[in-house]
Amino acid sequence: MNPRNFIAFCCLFPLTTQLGASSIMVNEYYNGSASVGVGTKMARDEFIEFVIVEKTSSASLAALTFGDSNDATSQLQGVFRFDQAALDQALTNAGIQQFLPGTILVVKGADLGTQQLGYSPGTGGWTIELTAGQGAQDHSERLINGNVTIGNNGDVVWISSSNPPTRNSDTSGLIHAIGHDNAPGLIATTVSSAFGAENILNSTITTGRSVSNVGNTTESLQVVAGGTRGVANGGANSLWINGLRGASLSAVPEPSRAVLLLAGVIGIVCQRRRKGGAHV
Ligand SMILES: [Ca+2]
Ligand SMILES: [Ca+2]
Repeated sequence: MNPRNFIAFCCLFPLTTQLGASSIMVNEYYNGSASVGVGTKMARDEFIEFVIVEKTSSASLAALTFGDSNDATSQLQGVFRFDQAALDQALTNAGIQQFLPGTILVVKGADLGTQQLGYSPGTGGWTIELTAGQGAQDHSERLINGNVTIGNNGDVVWISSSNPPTRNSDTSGLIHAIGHDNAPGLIATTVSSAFGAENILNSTITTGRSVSNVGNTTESLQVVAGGTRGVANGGANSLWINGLRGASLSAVPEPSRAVLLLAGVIGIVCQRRRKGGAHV
């Protein structure tokens, strides 16, 4: 490999491997207008929605960082992490060991209601809502110490395997990101080249709107008034997420089906014995 190819390889390889490795994707983010909640580092009326695409443990999720950029999309701004205890509580409530594909994780500001950990995929409860300052928290190392606030002019909402990013331009660990900007800065242009131009909407947005993916693993970003917090975004996004859920549930019941079948056989045997006993 000549030096030029080697440099190209080093630049491209981490990004292409991370594309395939993304176990969680940013599905939507909402641009509110409220101030940052005291002690929460997030705007009180905003939310970020993620969708889990591979079976994932609470420890794996807690090892990630996520956040936003500044309005110029030139620097990372706020860096958050998931609180593992909150995630474990949701798993305990569901009675399962890992989060299933098709699960929606919401991180929301302090004004958007209480935390929702009643996870229950088997009965249609696929959404977990984590409140900023509780189940989703500002990263303690504080190398990048901004608030998570969505901007009208531009923003990039990202999730990263790097814990935390080493500087406000460090995109090396990003596993997924979406954003908007009509004059993309460094972070937006990096996301665009790493994950696809469709991951950055070439537009400004107004308050009270969300940027949501109405596609699947290939983004199709739309601006939606009010947003759809905690539920799939419609169109191909809903088809895709419902497909993930269906596959999750059909994968889970195999042992249960065997148990049910066994229980049925035992029931028939017992019934025959009882019937047999009556004739004696
Ligand atoms: Ca921002
Ligand atoms: Ca949604």
